[in-house]
Amino acid sequence: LPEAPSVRPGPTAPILPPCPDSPPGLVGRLLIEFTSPMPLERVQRENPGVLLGGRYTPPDCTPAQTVAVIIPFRHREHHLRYWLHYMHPILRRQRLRYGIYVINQMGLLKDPLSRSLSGYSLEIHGEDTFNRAKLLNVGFLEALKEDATYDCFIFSDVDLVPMDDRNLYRCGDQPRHFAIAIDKFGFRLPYAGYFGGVSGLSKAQFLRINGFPNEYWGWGGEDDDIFNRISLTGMKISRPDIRIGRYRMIKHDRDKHNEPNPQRFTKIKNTKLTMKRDGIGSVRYQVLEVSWQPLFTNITVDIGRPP
Ligand code: UDH
Repeated sequence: LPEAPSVRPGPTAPILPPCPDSPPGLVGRLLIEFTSPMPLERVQRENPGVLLGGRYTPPDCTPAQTVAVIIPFRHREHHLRYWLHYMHPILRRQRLRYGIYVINQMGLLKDPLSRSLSGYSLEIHGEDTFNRAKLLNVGFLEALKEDATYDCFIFSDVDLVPMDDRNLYRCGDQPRHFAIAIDKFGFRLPYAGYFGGVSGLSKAQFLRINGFPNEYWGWGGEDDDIFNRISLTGMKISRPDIRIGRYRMIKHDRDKHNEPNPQRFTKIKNTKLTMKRDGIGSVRYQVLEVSWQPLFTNITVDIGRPP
């Protein structure tokens, strides 16, 4: 198997000072729009410092954390191009050492008659019900397989871009909610316990809540379950200032095979009972392909289907 690209400095690299708590090159408010076309070649050209797989390490300082950004994904290529266009420069200005992981949900049809080595036929049936939280669990494990030093995990929807680069994508002593003022919700938190869109947990915080639930198929509820897990383990959500946590969401219609999950209301009442058995300790999936693209690592996975 080819080896994952590394961003670690070699043995002869100079010792750099720690990165400052408040990065000096931030610009504050940003103009974010999704109207002009965004070819991937352009994004690549504009981000020459990003290494294969979407890895980056600041050239002039040593960051305190190594951040894995995990994106749940299916059929949103044009959103991903905007996301990469805006996020790489922001994360760079924030002086982060990071890697971008796109976790792409796809199913393969198991075919006992297939002659292929893996026992799977090439017929793809990528259209099982979407499962955002399970994909995020997969991202956590797969990122750590590539680089065991990841100690901060940012989970970001592909259609959300921060409007202010002072919204720092790093982890603190409590789980962090970043996307608190989205344009779609009138730049307000839709409800007090909202934890959707973009969130961040240190490795220790993530393990403490047994990761995310695997059993929320379709749209909705999984973010509330994560909020419950955090509260039930005695942690508190930390959030940026409302003037800084502003986001633009790329407008889109509801995706196929991600219909609202009617079971979500009952499920979120039972987090206390389910979180011990359902989480990072029980996630089952199969990696179909890992490919190191110039601006991100694409991990295609079969996570199964609802029971
Ligand atoms: N996602 C995909 N592909 C899918 C479904 C979801 O990539 O088919 C990912 C993507 O990262 C997305 C995230 O999961 O940002 C959350 O899913 P979502 O965007 O469907 O959720 P959201 O609450 O929208 O943003 C719900 C549908 C709103 C329809 C409004 C019509 N006016």
